[in-house]
Amino acid sequence: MIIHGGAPSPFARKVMVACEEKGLAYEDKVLIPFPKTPEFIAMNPLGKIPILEISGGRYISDSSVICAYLEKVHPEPALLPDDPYQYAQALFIDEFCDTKLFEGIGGIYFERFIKKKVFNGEADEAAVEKQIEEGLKPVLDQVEGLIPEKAGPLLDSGFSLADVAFGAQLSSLKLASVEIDAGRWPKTRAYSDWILARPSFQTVLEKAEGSIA
Ligand SMILES: N[C@@H](CCC(=O)N[C@@H](CS)C(=O)NCC(=O)O)C(=O)O
Repeated sequence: MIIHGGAPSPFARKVMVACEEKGLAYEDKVLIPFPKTPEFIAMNPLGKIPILEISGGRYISDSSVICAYLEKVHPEPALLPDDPYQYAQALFIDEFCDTKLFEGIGGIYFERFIKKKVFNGEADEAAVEKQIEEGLKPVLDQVEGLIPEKAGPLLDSGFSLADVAFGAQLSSLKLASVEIDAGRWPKTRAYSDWILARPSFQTVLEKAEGSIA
């Protein structure tokens, strides 16, 4: 299996962490999603990374779809719970992370990490400050209500895709050197420290730190 994208993408990290958790070997190939060449669009009509290449030169796109595929072909250890409600919760939290959490974190991460690593540029710190105030702080206020009292899996059923998706976005803050204030968001900070200490995340974060530029 080849994961086209690269560990700097939080969505590629989500897929890589899912593979690490399931003990699956993968090749990791950098693919910058610009420009939208015909070859790239042929791989993913949405023109986004990550893209999973499987046998027979077949491609699967979208991190959530890729994780659903991985679950079907390698069911153990499960990342999607059996219980229908917990299953729905795992999918919903995955979606929340990919949209809402990404909206709050993505701009800061782009300035502080992607601009430097991928485009060899400098962060616009005024833009970062504005995004921290207007994007990150409101979303962390919301997230604090979703996190359990004790740092550990988000769902009662145990470790799941919900944790993989949360960690994939929270890891962008770490890579962007943004600390979650333990005074204002104690549960989110403890959860972030817990999830990012998992061996799967450690491996993938090392890849992100060492990648490209
Ligand atoms: N819902 C998609 C989001 C993927 C995504 O937005 N990837 C970014 C890189 S982190 C991308 O390819 N952006 C290029 C673009 O939006 O044109 C997924 O989960 O895979």
